[in-house]
Amino acid sequence: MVSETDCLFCRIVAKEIPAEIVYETDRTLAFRDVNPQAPTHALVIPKDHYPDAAALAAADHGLADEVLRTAHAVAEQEGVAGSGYRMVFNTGPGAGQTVFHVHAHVLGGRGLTWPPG
Ligand code: DGP
Repeated sequence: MVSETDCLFCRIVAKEIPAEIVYETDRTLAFRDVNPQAPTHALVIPKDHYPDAAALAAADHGLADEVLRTAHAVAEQEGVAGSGYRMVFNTGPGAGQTVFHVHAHVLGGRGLTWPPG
């Protein structure tokens, strides 16, 4: 397991910080966002630490694929896959990334406008 001691999401993986887990695979974890922006708002992460989506994609295609599959499975489980949902990887501070362990936001359950803010 690739882990960083100071990483908030690594600490959630290690169960050192509680989170409402909604879905889990051997290599990915999904849990509810602490500050939800939609009726469904989950975060999907690889259990291994990669700082952002670019680093994950460069390092492990299979794991990147598993994160996408887990995100879709969460949308299906939450009942928003049919009506449409949004999967967002904020990548870099300029895009609003605040936690530097790659995560997909899975948002659904309300109308989502475009462009995002
Ligand atoms: P981003 O801005 O894309 O890096 O998104 C980080 C998200 O992480 C943000 O929507 C809030 C969420 N978050 C921050 N701290 C915690 C936490 O301790 N628990 C949970 N469940 N979510 C958190």
